[in-house]
Amino acid sequence: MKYPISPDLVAEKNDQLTPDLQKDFDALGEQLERRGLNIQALTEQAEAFDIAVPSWGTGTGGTRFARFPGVGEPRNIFEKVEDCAVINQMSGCTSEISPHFPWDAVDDFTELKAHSDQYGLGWSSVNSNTFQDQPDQERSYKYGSLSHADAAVREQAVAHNLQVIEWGKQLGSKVLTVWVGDGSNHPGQQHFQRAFERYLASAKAIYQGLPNDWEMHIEHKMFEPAFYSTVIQDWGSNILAAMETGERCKSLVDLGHHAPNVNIEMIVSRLIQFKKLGGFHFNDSKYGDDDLDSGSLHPYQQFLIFNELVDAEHRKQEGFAPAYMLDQSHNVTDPIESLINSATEVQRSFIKALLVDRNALENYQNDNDAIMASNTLKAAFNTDVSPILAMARKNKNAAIDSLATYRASGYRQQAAKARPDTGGSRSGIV
Ligand code: LRH
Ligand code: MN
Ligand code: MN
Repeated sequence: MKYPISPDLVAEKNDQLTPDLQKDFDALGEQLERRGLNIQALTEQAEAFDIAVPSWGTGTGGTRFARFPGVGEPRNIFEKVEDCAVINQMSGCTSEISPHFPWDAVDDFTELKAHSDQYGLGWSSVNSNTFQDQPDQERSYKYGSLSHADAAVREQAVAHNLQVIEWGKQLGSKVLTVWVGDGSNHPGQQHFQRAFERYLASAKAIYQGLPNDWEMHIEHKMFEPAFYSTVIQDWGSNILAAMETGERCKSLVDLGHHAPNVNIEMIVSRLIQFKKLGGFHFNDSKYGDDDLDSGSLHPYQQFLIFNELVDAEHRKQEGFAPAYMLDQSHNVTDPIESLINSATEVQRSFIKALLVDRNALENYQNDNDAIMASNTLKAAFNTDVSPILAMARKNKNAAIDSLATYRASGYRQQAAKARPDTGGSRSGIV
């Protein structure tokens, strides 16, 4: 196995930090034991947790106004894989990459797979892109793609998705994620029902080409680039489309894609109930699709979402296996640092949700004891599980202090020398 950062450096840093970590871990273990919880079992759950990294998150994002590139950014998918290997080596919980096509398309996928294999990385959902025109493309997506009024544009968009499936097969992926920006900017511009009908016909055509052991995930988003109406604007249209399209077509929840104050955890519950929760794009936001670091603003909301997920596991809900992925844009931080932090923050929400006393909660719910029900959730959320996360990393030879170890490695400075040209943006244009 190849490591981008010296395992000796990681071990040396971990050795320095282990005595204090052990003390904190033991103290927390005692406290949890009094609450009927086993810290070893929780640590094993933390070790088993994994969340995929979006290839496009490794480069600095930007807005439609400007992008301020960092140094040593990855210039192609091979370099993005190297950065993902760093994130996984430091966090111990990001063993898969989610690529975006055609941004990450290569001539030889065998070579790309061999490259990721040597770092022990796999590939999760493959993402198609019909929200942007490509230089060699015959028809424009200016007025939509899968729902376009012109059948030839729809055919081109369907064909692209089928091509993405073929590329995904070569990487060992099992999920196609489809997000379209189709919609309108003016009242009257688009006939709502006809556009949705055209979308559904295209989605079914893609689904026909989906291998039997694959899932298709549909991602909704309220607005942008269309600012008046969007064809798959919310979870309502999303689940309708998923239900119409087929059993293995499910909804994907990107945390930033809802109206402000929407109860996302309840949407998650509904999708679980109807076996339509495909997966997540984790990020945080204050205003819209901000793509801020996961858990940086609303850690309680993220915990409440995991409360639903852990509850579904606890109830052994049939067909429940959502895919976890980050989807963020980093404007002012080193993307590697943000992605390490964010993966850990999502993992933190998962472990905290495991602390919820589910029997007590159910009793309080049945007794209509609102304050004690709320306090039961708060008792879990207010517990600092950092020692569990750190111990899980240590056990997996990842870094106890991920950011300090990453910074001490000088990886970014070396990358700046090895990758002199600025590359890698959220748009994937290098
Ligand atoms: C759309 C989105 C979707 C895209 C990605 C680049 O806002 O969240 O997941 O594929 O950003
Ligand atoms: Mn997304
Ligand atoms: Mn988004």
